[in-house]
Amino acid sequence: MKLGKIFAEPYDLDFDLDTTALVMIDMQRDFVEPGGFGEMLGNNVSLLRSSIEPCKRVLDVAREIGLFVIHTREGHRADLTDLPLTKKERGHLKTGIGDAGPMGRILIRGEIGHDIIPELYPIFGEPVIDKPGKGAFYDTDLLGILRNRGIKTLIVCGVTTEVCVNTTVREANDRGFNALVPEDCTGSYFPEFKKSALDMIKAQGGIFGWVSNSKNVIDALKKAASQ
Ligand code: TIU
Repeated sequence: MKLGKIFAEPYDLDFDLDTTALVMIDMQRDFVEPGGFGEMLGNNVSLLRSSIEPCKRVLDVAREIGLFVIHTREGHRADLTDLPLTKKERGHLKTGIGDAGPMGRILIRGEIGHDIIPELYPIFGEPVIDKPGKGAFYDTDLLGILRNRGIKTLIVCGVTTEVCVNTTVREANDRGFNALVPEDCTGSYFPEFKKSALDMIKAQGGIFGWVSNSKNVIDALKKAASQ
């Protein structure tokens, strides 16, 4: 056991390094990079890109101390058989999921735009969860992987705060995990949604989880590892 405490809101989170995992949500080119699907839809990707450096700092420390790291990617099979028609039709987009986009077919596994940005690219031993939905637990083997490792606490980073991060934190809460989001390690195309999403997580005594920042997380991880 390597116990620690992360300064957080609504109160400090106690954790054990041996039962804690870092989950990097959907840091994919199509959401984060200039010239990707997100920008093509008119979004300002710099609002997401500001989370890359803090994510990298947390990821580096996690790797240094041997914390279990998991990555997720939102996307679909090339034949689109796992893409709900509702998701395909939503938004009446001229160019949507499965269509040829600026970085290959949009949100299709194996395409360049679907993959994780080089700055945060997974290394050997870090499972990558390919998910068809917003939440990382829906229709994936994430729950089994976490249970097999005895994981209880999740540090959840990535994009976007109110969509895939928030959905995953809510799913994690209902499955009995403690989840903490470092606020500078997440981003939204809508700053007001980011704030509300984080407020919702920590409201009512941490109804879904905890909110902190990369510095607090890094300090706590290093301190716990040095014991
Ligand atoms: N990963 C994730 O959040 N997927 C999205 O579609 N997010 C949007 O904000 N659109």
